[in-house]
Amino acid sequence: MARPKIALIGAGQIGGTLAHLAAIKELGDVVLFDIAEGTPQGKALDIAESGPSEGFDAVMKGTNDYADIAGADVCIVTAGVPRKPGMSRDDLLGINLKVMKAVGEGIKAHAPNAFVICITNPLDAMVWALREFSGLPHNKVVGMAGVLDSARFRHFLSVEFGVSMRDVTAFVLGGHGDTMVPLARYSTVAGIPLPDLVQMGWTTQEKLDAIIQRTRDGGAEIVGLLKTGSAFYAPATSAIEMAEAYLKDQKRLLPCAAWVDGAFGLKGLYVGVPTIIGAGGIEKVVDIKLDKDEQVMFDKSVDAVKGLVDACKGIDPTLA
Ligand code: A3D
Repeated sequence: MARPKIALIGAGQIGGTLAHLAAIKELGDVVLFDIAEGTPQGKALDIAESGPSEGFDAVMKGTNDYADIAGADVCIVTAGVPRKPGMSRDDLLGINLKVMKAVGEGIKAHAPNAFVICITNPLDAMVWALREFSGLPHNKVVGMAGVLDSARFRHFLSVEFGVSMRDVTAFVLGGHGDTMVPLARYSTVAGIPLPDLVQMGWTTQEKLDAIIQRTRDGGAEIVGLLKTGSAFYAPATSAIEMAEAYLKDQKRLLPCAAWVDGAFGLKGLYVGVPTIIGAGGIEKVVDIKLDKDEQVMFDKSVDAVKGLVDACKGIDPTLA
């Protein structure tokens, strides 16, 4: 059987890392697309030349022509600009909305059957716009944010508790911004919920609150350190986890920015919720119960996402 085809729209920091990971994991042949001439070609060739040492045969192609993504099984979108120190994700809205229009039209014309994972910020609004511009079914267009935010939470918790990251599960829901909702009650060490661990004296509520805030600020912490761009290793790994779940029909339960229409009392909005990803794309939105405080935080996050979607409609009247 032919290898699956993975199209990466945007060959910058995340795009290049995605290509390298997809090759090493032998997820499929990779097409790297970018408007910058030479960048996707150079990265594709560089990664292909790591094949003999790494031992993969996946084909790497760099291109500036959308026709080369034809028939892609998965498209991962990072095209656009990342933030610089002092910028919020929302400051990227105007410029990245125009990019989503071009990318959405390219996918619609050349890869309408793909499972599309959007990473471009501000994430929840951009994945919504990308879906609108591409016209693909909602279950085939999803945003990557919750897997990364949860991974950051899991990393900080594993350091705090001195346990393997593999034994820490965590859920971060809501929009991918300052209002994201790390859910302590649904986060565990080997099944023991975080509030129980506080009661057991493994940590204090103050320390847990500080970790939750550090998770919310996780992206900004890295932007502040790098100064020239934003995080790319962990974002790429998170998106590859989602792509693999689709390509291998793994039925993974992962928090993603998915189209929610009915669950969580929402009527048609892209926002971070628990989902099941398998061969059908987003096969299910898992409608977990939130307590009063969690609901207040989730509602605030939903309002922030709605504000960004309205701003998109104000900028591009074809979206209204
Ligand atoms: P960067 O290294 O600048 O790569 C972006 C690439 O997009 C560049 O190579 C550009 O040439 C290319 N590009 C610009 N316009 C177009 C276009 N119209 N068509 C095709 N390619 C184009 O950025 P990056 O890879 O570090 O980040 C990419 C995006 O991901 C940014 O918007 C970040 O804010 C976002 N991001 C999201 C997360 C989430 O968790 C959601 C995390 C980290 C970064």
